[in-house]
Amino acid sequence: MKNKAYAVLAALACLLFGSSAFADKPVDWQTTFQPAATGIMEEITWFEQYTLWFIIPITLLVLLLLILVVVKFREGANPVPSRTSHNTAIEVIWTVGPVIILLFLAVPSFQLLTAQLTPPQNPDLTVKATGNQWYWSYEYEVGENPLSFDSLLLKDEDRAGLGKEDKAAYPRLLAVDNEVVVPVGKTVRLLVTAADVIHAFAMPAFGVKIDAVPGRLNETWFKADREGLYYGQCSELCGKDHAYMPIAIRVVAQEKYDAWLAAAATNLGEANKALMASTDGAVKTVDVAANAAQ
Ligand SMILES: [Cu+2]
Repeated sequence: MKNKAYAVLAALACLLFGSSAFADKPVDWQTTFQPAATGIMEEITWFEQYTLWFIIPITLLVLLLLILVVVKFREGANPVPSRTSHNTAIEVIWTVGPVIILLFLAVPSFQLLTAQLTPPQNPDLTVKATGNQWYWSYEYEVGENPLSFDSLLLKDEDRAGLGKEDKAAYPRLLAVDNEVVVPVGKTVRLLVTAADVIHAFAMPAFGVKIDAVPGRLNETWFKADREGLYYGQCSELCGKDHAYMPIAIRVVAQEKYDAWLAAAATNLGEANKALMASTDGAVKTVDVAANAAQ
């Protein structure tokens, strides 16, 4: 009996999480955050839960007070209303109470914001992302030959040529032609700007969301804890194709990153294909394990 229940649960889990097995991306009917892939995102997830411990009791208290007032002081039960206009004790309570609650929220919130926007000293890699109408371009600060490329929405007609027929790993409207590739467990400093209008660089699993403003260089960072293929989107309405400029980051082992970087200097397309050949199997295993752990 128990085994049967587990089997049903497992089948249900497959239905719910199955589509996310190959990449970190939004899933149908999702109401929670994507699984965290960085320490910052773990803190964000914690902070969200922590905030709910304040929001839910306060909402219930206000609801309770409203119901109480509606019932107890309705005209039928209370025909002559009170004319009270001041009550010092109540006024002190409703001022000091919220101030204390806000302090409990503000302190961890500002600590988290500071951590997000303070890159650790000596990052292992610096990548610059530039928002364009309507695609992202990337520059790697590496040695004397800086690598730069554009990353555009993957078109259906290009899937076969790029070896990206698998729609679970390369979902429609999220997959791109050239992913950003970074090594796992390494600190990546991210410089974000824009070439035309304001865009925003957002990667939910990393807890990264930062405006891309023309003429301004915004700085953030991430350290991805697990290998995989991660999807995000432009998050500032930037024109008619705003919905069609996704962000894709492939996190791989250091030696695979090194090989990719060396090959990408001469032929990015071939470097990407070689990397996909060596990682796509690994990506699946890692993310299936991550989803099973939920
Ligand atoms: Cu945009």
